[in-house]
Amino acid sequence: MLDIDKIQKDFCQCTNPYEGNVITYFDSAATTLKPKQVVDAVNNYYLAECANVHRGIHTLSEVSTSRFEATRDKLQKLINTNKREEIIFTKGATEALNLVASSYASTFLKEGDEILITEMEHHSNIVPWQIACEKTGATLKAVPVTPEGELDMQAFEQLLTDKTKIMSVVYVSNALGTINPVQEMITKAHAKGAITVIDACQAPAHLALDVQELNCDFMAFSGHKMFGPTGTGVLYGKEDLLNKMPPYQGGGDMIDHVTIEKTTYNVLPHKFEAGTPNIAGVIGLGAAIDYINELGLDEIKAYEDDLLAYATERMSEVPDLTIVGTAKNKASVISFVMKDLHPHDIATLANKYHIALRTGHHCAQPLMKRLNVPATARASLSIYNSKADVDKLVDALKKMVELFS
Ligand code: 7TS
Repeated sequence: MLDIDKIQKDFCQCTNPYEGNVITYFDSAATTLKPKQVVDAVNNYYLAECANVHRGIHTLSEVSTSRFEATRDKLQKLINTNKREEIIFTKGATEALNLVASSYASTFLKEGDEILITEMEHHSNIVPWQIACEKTGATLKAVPVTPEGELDMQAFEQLLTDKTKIMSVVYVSNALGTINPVQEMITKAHAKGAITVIDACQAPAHLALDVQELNCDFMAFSGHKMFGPTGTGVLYGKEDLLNKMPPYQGGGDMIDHVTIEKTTYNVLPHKFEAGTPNIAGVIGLGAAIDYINELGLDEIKAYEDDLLAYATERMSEVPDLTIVGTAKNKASVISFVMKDLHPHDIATLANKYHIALRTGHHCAQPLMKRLNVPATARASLSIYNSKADVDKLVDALKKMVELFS
């Protein structure tokens, strides 16, 4: 079991008052808090070891390069890629998905081809494909969502055809917490000849990932949602596909040789990492992965599953509260609406009780439309949340009901 007291001490915001009050943080799906080990790694880079990577033969450049590249090795192990060169650093899941849409889809798709996503996607896994469709004449299709917030798998089977060239699906929904059956979807998409992209943005802080077992062609996620610094992200891609793709951006590091007439490109992963990267962030991400490994993803999952079950049960006690998204397989998110209280009012009142909730469409407007809600309030849980935090939230929600009844 996780030692919650120790964890809360690592995440200083869980114990240190802010303007006089400790804030109970239930917005980890937007960004997780950072343990001091991550902040220390970032500080150490800036205070003691600052230099650019891949370019110098002086000591500090070598040290920062080896720390930066060590994060790639840690990621290779974390998600079990075949080669370390299959890990591309980006500034987030958004950039990783745009990279695939811009480089792969815009190059290889043509009129008549189809891209299949779902109605549960974050806008980052919708809009880049729409842009690729505009450029190529391909068509975007989306798998509908059931009232419980699961994918309609019968509709999926019908929408997946020989025309489908790319399937891009969210692993864990940021708005509902639904864990989608991506393994089955990848196998079925491959059988139709499509390549597969997994938006795993909400997964690495909660579940063990194995890209070789999943056999996805690409996977995208953000470092800041797994206890790492903002401005860091990862694109995993199978080596043969990445090699076939044109560069996404041009600049330093991604070149082999440049003349005014022609440029030849660097090998993977550098071909897709133009310019000075977020060195401090990537080093901090390495510390975040160490932190996750020390706790153990199986222990994290067991702790969070128990906390989610507890929160679901306790929140169901609140009169006039409806949980939106009741999939059988869920992770760490409770979206909800309340009778007579707009989600924005819920979050504003929660804030008065020093509880951080998120409200709105969660960058998933097609999902909100399908579920027929303008917005939801969302409590997203992480390893530093306790049952006492959940009790505090439930008490606050009950007070709101009293206030407005
Ligand atoms: N995909 C999913 C499933 C996400 O949850 C998010 C961010 C993204 C992609 C984009 O990630 P970024 O790091 O590049 O911005 N989700 C949220 C959220 O739920 N609240 O704020 C950001």
